[in-house]
Amino acid sequence: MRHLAVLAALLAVAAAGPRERRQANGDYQVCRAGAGVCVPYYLCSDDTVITDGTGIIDIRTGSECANFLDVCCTNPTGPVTPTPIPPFVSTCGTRNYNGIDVRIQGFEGNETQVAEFPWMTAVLKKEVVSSEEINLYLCGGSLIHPSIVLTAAHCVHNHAAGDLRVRLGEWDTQNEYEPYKHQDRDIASVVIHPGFNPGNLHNDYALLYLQTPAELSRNVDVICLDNDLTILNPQHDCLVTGWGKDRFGKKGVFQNVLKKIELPYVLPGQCQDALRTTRLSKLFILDPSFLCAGGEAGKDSCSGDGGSPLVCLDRTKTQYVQVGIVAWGIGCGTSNIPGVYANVLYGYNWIVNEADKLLAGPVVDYWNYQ
Ligand code: 4AZ
Repeated sequence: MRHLAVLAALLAVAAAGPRERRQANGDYQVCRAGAGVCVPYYLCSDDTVITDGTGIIDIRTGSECANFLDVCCTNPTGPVTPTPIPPFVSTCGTRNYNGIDVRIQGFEGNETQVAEFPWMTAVLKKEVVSSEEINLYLCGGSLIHPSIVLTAAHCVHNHAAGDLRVRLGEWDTQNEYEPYKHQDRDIASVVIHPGFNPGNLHNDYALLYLQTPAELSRNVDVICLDNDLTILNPQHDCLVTGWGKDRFGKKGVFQNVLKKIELPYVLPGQCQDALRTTRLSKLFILDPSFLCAGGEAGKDSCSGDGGSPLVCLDRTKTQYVQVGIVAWGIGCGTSNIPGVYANVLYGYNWIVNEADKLLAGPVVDYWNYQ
């Protein structure tokens, strides 16, 4: 009878609203060593008015179910073997296509899933306002080693290491309901590329050395770096992620949930020609420390995305490799005007040498990447 009541209720929710339908698709937490499922208390009843507190007491004490209002009920479809969660193994550039634990449906504005891009980092400035320390969002960045974040020099060159902090594993900057918590780390030192020019943003590379290493987990992991130039190929799948504005100028608003945009890589000659049609004029020369991507109307990085990573799938299409750092553009999202990125392949030797010095060991050994 109890089984039939549960089965009937499960069939009923299958025809109900989207939230409940998601649960009926098999997402119920398993309990009683696989013999039961955690269901909302109203789905588990033998149609008898409970007068002595039996069952209700279970809700408040010793219930195996994570949700306070769920109870463990015999599984109407028979016992299942609980699937153990495999131990986490760090692999650079691994995208969690379906998020972790839950896939959110109904997004329409290029929002990412929870922890879809575990290398994505927020670079923050610590500020004291009315004797309270707050974090101001400065820029994006990427975790290239548990102790090192790569970002744009133009984001951090005016700040002391002690004023900076990074946030790893963040997704929705305005809420704390993510299943895996973010990790904040203070910065021990900032290394700026010696060729960085704040006027024209040539060599826009900076490394942030964390005071304590990140704990790598399903929502915090590293991006791969590579010096194989074949990754820069207009046919490759590249994308940029960031919390920056949705459009240029006063009307643009910053994003709460991390967003992604797929972009084509644009060859340097073509990019220089396109940028020469703007106010940069016909004599503009694109420095080799830059690369370009985008140029499709409405698809671009924008203000606030500075320092964020541009990544492309490697030739085996399994891992992402960082190829760019958001640097600058002429407006955002204008057709035929690509966005400009610090060229990570061009800066590869400097990045790796400086990382080796910070770590007193070879950073390349760290990337689990062929
Ligand atoms: C910015 O202001 C910015 N469309 C970043 C990227 C782009 C434009 C502006 C590229 O940080």
